[in-house]
Amino acid sequence: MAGESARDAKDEQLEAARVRDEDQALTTQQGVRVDHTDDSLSAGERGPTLMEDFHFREKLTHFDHERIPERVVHARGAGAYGEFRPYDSWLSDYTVAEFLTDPGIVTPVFVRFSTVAGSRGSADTVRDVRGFATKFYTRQGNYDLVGNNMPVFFIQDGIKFPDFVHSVKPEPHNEIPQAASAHDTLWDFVGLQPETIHMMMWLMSDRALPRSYRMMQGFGVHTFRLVDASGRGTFVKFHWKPLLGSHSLLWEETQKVAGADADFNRRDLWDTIEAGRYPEYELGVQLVPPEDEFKFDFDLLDATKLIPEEEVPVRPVGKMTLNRNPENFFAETEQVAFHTANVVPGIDFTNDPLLQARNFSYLDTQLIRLGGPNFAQIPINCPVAGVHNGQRDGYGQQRIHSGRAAYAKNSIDSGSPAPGEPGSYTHHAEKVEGAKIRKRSDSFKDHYSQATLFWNSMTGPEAEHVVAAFRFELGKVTDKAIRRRVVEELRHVDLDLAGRVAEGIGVPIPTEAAVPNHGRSSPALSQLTDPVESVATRKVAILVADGVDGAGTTRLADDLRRRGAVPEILAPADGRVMTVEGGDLEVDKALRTEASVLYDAVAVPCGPDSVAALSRSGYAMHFVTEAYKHLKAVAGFGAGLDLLRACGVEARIADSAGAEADVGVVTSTASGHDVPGDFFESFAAEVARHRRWDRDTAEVSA
Ligand code: HDE
Repeated sequence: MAGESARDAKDEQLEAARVRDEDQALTTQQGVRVDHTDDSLSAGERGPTLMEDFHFREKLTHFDHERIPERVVHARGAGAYGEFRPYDSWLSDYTVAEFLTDPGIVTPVFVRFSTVAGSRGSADTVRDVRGFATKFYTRQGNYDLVGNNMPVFFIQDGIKFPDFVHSVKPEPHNEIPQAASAHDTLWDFVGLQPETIHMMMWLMSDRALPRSYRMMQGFGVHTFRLVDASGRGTFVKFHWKPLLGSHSLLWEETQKVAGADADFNRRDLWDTIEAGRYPEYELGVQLVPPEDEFKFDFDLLDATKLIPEEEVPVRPVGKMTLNRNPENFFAETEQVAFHTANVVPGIDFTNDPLLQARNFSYLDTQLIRLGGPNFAQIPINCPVAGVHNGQRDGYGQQRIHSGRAAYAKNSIDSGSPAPGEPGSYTHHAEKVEGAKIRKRSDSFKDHYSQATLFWNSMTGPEAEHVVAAFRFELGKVTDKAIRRRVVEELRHVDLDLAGRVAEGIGVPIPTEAAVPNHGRSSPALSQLTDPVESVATRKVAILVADGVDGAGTTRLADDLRRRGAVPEILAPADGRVMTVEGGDLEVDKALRTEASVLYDAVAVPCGPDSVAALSRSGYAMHFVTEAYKHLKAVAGFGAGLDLLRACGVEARIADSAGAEADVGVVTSTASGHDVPGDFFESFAAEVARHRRWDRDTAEVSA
């Protein structure tokens, strides 16, 4: 099977499973045509319903059984299909996994992004870790990389997972709060379990508030092992880097977005794929040869630690492109079953106790969620590699196995299927010995150095956000003793951090660090140190009303579109607006149905009547002021500048055309065909910057 044909095989499998209901007669599950489905069969018009109404009973019974248990964690998610292709074959020195080493092979993938704590119907933009799980349908079998958007985890040993999850989930007595970590039980757990503190730094950072699933990194978290043809193992950490860079929302935005569009991240993924603007991620690896296993000041088997990129660089392996939305959420995104133990030849585990626990848990969880042992036959889970073994029967069996011998060895069915054929999975022959004990290795005991490393690596605004997040979360904790315990933990991370948090939550401000700050940092941990700037896929609101400058507006929208951005024309009402030239312009959305928090930037074109109308609209005024306050790119030209001034940003507008203005505000006094090219250029550059952290918004009151 060639690389392209793995993709074709997956497409064929999915196609075979699709049901097209168009132009079909309504039937029962048995294929009997139904003449009437609005009234149940009854004895007389006003009489009792009859037991023999098989259509009614079948319809209701099926409905009663429509739901399956939601995932215990990661219940809320969104999925997409795509493909992965390695750039070249350099990794073949380390692994026999051909989908990572043969650039001729295109491997179909399905990715599911998720939040962790909330239930299936919860909002997308909550403060949380994001799941980033990828199923590679390789020719050698399915490989699942079930990662997160943060490179470390809360706990070191999987036996603590139920404790951790019970603490972060809504509290059991009243099931409050939904999809939020700001409550007593989580912080009680954190204060008593010091290994959580590094991950809590990540959770309190902007990483927990991604702007888009298309703009967040992914990490395999654990140290895995690559295995070459001779059986030699190499430690590996997997990384996904989004080509659009890693960008976040502001905390205030996330809360408003949760109301304005609870499906914000889901919708963003869906819409961009529908529009053909396919999300792309580069897979990279950090490799550690076996002889270097003990060279680090932490244990490679400890999932609360990362390998700083400055120590071991991330080397690019290939690119994943997500290019197709699922057809049916339940069949595909809800039923996809990831499992860390789905590995292919060339990829193996390490003794990381968190990973070992996951290798038990994911298989177990599918049995309850998907109702039996045949879930790998569900189309979304089905490998493209052939499946042949003696596993038979069970709930939901879809296959009709021929032959008499469902056992090995057999002589009756010619000994097939036979083990040990070339290309079989071979476990890395790691030597293991030791006494049976319940004891955490001493090499897992430094819980603070990397939390400090993370803190030291934050830029000014990022550090402020971390402090604000701790204050918010701990501010919601009702038990003061819990707050104090967490501050005590922070005293081990950094005294300044502990002090700033303590000050905001009414507990004594510590005066002495528990351990001195080691002063080391890792710039790669910051999202702002070396950001990828791109205008592609950024949503720009253009506010208009009757009398708008049609030429200028069209030029602006066309220019943004040409650069790959997504301009949308918002007006007081849907339909069309009249232009100053006497024509009309199509409106994309009514202002009242939208909010500035759903856009990356805002522009106000010329047109005195248009601007006068917008100035009378509280929605328009709030839209601009809020976007400005949220540090987004703001532009105005001609009379559009009056609206910006009315929104309180006038002091920051320069007088000359297209020239100097306050940070992130792009202005021109020109209109129509006279708006200079520089204006468009500068605005696009500002949108690409994502936000202007150096803007002073102290006087803004949105
Ligand atoms: Fe999971 N995790 N997990 N997890 N996890 C699940 O599997 C579990 C952990 C992650 O989109 C469950 O099918 C244990 C780390 C993702 O379907 C469950 C432990 C990381 C997803 C489970 C961990 C993850 C899950 C729930 C500690 C990042 C969503 C339903 C030993 C590397 C996959 C399911 C999807 C889902 C167990 C820790 C990521 C219950 C026991 C570390 C992305 O089996």
